[in-house]
Amino acid sequence: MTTHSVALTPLEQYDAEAGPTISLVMPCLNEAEALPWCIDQARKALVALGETFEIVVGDNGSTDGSVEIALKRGVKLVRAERRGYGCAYHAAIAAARGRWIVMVDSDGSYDFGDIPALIGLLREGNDLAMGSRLKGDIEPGAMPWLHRYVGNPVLSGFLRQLYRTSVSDTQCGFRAFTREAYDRMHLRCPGMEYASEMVINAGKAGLAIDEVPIRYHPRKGQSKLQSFSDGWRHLRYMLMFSPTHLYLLPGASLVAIGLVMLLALLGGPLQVGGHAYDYHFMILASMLAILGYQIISLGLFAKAYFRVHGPFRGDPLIRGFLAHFTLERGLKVAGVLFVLGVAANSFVLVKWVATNFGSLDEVRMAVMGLTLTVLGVQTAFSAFLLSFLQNALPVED
Ligand SMILES: Nc1nc2c(ncn2[C@@H]2O[C@H](COP(=O)(O)OP(=O)(O)OP(=O)(O)O)[C@@H](O)[C@H]2O)c(=O)[nH]1
Ligand SMILES: [Mg+2]
Repeated sequence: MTTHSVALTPLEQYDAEAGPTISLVMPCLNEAEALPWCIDQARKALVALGETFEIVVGDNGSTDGSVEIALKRGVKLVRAERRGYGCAYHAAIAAARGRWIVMVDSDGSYDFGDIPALIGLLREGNDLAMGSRLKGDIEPGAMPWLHRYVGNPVLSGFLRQLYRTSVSDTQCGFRAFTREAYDRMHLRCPGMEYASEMVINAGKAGLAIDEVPIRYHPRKGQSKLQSFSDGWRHLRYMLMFSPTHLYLLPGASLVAIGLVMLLALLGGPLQVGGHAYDYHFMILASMLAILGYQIISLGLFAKAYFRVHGPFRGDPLIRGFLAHFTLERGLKVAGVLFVLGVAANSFVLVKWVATNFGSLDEVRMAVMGLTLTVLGVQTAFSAFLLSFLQNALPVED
């Protein structure tokens, strides 16, 4: 099975101890139609580049003869246990020995003639070189309309906004990076969202990223991409790892709207545009304030968790917060909110007693009391959880 029918080029006969300069890594799932062409083209382009190299194919379960093709052509074949684009790369890159790693699909959609441009960016000192199909040349039929004008711009735009990067084509599968950069990116995603994770983590690790326009051709064989489920995997990854956008900003907006409404209605009904706004809007305001506050708490827990366990040790906001936070300070804030809430509720009770337990019309103050009491109790329990997370920080932090 391991006998090859294609002779290795001199550049592939590198010093075993030192390893090659370049590892070209391709994930493969049933790409028998395109794989021979990809391996031949990759070899040609890498020989022209003049650096020592190896070609690594990461396969997880092809049943169409791709494995035999790879072996016959003398490339390094790595079998990934778990299915998925990300899993194929994890396994293949772990086995790769090169100082520079080029990643590219094995479906014939990328142009191996663009390898020098990507390597050129690494030579200039960049850590991650991204291909950009959107700035390059997309052949008719290479990218479905839905991906070209909806999926890719939406996912790329969302990622740029949430993670402050200028990468134009975040889903592009043709990239190059240094081994050191790879180790600093701490990639874990198993599926197609691996492509987003790499751009996000490269930014978090402070790597130097640049991009070059590349060409994109219609793929050979069947696509493995499932537009909606894979699109969702990208989106959910982006949200999950950005607590500021998932929790803090929406939570703070709800709290602000809720508090402004509560205070505006505390004195009596409001007339706006000929309509009266009264108790019902106070109850709505209370709900918004409580919901928003809970969402903010969850955001702080998520950020504190990333600070403790994430490879990038949190952002400046949570670092600053945890540097000043103590359980006692949290409990003091909780106490103030709780006492204000109890005071508002006591005011209502006193009124009721004063009317000799007669009819009562203190809904405004009761809603205010409810809101403050809930926020106070929530703050106390949140403070304990934050303190617990704070205590899990490594001692040297
Ligand atoms: N090993 C492995 N490779 C995979 C898996 N899913 C996809 N691939 C490979 O990853 C590359 C990207 O998959 P594609 O189907 O080309 O996805 P795409 O490029 O986003 O979509 P297209 O525009 O249709 O090509 C191809 O080389 C696939 O063979 C998988 O589960 N395991
Ligand atoms: Mg493809």
